[in-house]
Amino acid sequence: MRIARAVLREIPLRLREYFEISSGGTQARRVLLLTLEADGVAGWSECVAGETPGYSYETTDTAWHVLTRWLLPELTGSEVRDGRRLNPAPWLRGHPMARAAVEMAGWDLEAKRRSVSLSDLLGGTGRAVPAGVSIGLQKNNAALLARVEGYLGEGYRKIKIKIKPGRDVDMLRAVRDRFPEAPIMADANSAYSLPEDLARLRELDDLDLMMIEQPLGHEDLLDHAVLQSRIETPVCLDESIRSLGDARLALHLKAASIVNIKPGRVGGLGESVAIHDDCRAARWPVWCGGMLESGIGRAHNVALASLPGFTLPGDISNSRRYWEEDIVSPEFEMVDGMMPVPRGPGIGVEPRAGRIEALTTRMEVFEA
Ligand code: OSB
Ligand code: MG
Repeated sequence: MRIARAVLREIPLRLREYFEISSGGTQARRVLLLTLEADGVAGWSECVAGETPGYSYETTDTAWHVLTRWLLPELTGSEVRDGRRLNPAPWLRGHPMARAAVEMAGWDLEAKRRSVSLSDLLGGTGRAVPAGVSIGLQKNNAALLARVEGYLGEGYRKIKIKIKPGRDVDMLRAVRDRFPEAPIMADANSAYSLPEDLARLRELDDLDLMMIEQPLGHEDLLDHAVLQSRIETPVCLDESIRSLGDARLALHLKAASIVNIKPGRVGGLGESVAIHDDCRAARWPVWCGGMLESGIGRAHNVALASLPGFTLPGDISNSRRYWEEDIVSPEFEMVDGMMPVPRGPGIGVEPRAGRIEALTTRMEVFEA
């Protein structure tokens, strides 16, 4: 097939609540959506780059630049045999989030061309995936406890709580005391270092956490290996894993025992499946992380999470947890703590064209 047209747009989407992590916060999301058209079919994706370079060096603006200057001009008009393997400008270093947007739209396109669901094309087996929710840093423990209680009541099977130095052990202990059986975990987004914080991190071992996510530096696999050897709580890697190579190194070093796979962070769905396969062979559970996506990115995540190695609940929450109104229909809504995997062709949810059009603040079109 020939990629006849590519459309990149930016839409502002306001989160219902300010979301803060150790490196900063966001409420006004600037979401990039990509559409690739071939043989009369449109594949959709969302670029997960954030507004600021706090989680990764990529931002909405760097991704816009890389996509419009390098990736999309080369892609448009090209003949491709398999939509799952779009890889324009292979010489271009880094920028996995920008690259993932192209790759993931290619998967949706290929699935729609074959009239199969994205989940089926990926090798998914689950019909519904366990749902979890990520809670940003809160002003005080009372606010956090109220959030945790609300989300447990809604049926979420994993409650992820953001931490940073000074808002960690005491706060998590308050949650544990109030909810002795709750499936809780912590995410530090690289806020700690060794050796200074080792004693503090060891205190977490008494709290029966499912895991601690990315406690240390985003480029520090070696210290994560040291930490995992010194604490019982499973260490999970997020920012550190940007490719299959990183995952293989982490496995080799025992730098964790769980991996959070975000397709946008690792350059796409193909790389995500490869990481899943290696972790599964090593008996490391994986789960699908979120990047505050709209329904389009969420649809890709839910399809990926239907693979058999995704045994832990992901950052996969209801559309309503993020937005007053999502940009897909139907919106995502879990049933008994499980998110149904869309069965229709491709991502299996319909982007609401009129709403997206109305929200668009900038758009660039590439035609063959
Ligand atoms: O570290 O997992 C993270 C959001 C933005 C950047 C980084 C992270 C997150 C989340 C949100 O935790 C998860 C979600 O999309 O619900
Ligand atoms: Mg994380």
